[in-house]
Amino acid sequence: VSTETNPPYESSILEQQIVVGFSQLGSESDWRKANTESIRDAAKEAGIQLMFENAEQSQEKQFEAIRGFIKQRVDVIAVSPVIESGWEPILHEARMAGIPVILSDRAVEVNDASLYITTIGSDFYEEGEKAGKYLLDKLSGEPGPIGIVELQGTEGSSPTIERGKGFRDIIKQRGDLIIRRAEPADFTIEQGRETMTSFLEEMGSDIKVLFAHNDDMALGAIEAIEAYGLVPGKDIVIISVDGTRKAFEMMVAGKINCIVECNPLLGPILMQAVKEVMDGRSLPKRIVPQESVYTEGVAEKEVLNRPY
Ligand code: GZL
Repeated sequence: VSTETNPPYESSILEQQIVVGFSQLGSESDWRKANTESIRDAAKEAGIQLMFENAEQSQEKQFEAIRGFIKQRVDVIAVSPVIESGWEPILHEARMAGIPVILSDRAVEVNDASLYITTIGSDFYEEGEKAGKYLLDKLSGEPGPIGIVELQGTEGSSPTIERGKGFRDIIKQRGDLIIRRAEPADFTIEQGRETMTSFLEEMGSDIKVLFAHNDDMALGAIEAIEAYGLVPGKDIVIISVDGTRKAFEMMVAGKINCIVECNPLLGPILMQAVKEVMDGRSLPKRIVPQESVYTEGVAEKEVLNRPY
């Protein structure tokens, strides 16, 4: 009998690595790039294998990506839905395959909320309210009527729908704040610049306020305002959403007056949720990240803290 002792019993069932299929909606903005980086980094940190598909703002490509994840039998599907509508069929396909779905960032409009485990993302309605409350405060001494233009995000997306609603519900407290033009500009710098140019050509210095649903469109609008010969942040009060470093640099320069933060760093929360789902634990239906509102007075201090 060998005097050698047997090596310690090797667990033959090695810890199976969790595989997550993530359908990211696009790469349209600095916010989105920070969001993607956060999710990639958090997956690595958590030892989770991430299958990543960028849909470049196409819902159809999101459906294709999810069908691919189902075929490959991933453990969990995560998706940032580009628009709210049209998700029932594909979510039913994931349910038939027995694969749980977690929504990241944006929300979906479905009759059966059990089709997804949870939505991890900001309260966009509250972000709109914060923008409206800032404007009421900023204009408290100004006589009306005051003309507002609005650069909306992707049409039909939950941030666009909810930010617009929250903003309108607050400013209607003053009957003389009038939204004279509101157009979708898809959260991009280019479309923000083009759409703001068309607003200026139509209304010129009658525009006193710009509410931009994200920083990238605000950056594009600032270029258009300066090209037109007006002073952003002075002739036109500018309120934006997200909180990217570039927007803070503009606020330091006095070209943006208020930034409502929308936190893209959802990676760690998402991976924690994946692990809890895999452990069979139940999750709240809604997980909302921390976020603030910043105005010109704190821009200098905060700009150095911006991680994206
Ligand atoms: C909000 C996110 C939005 C950002 C934009 O959570 O979906 O999409 O506000 C991004 O910058 O393009």
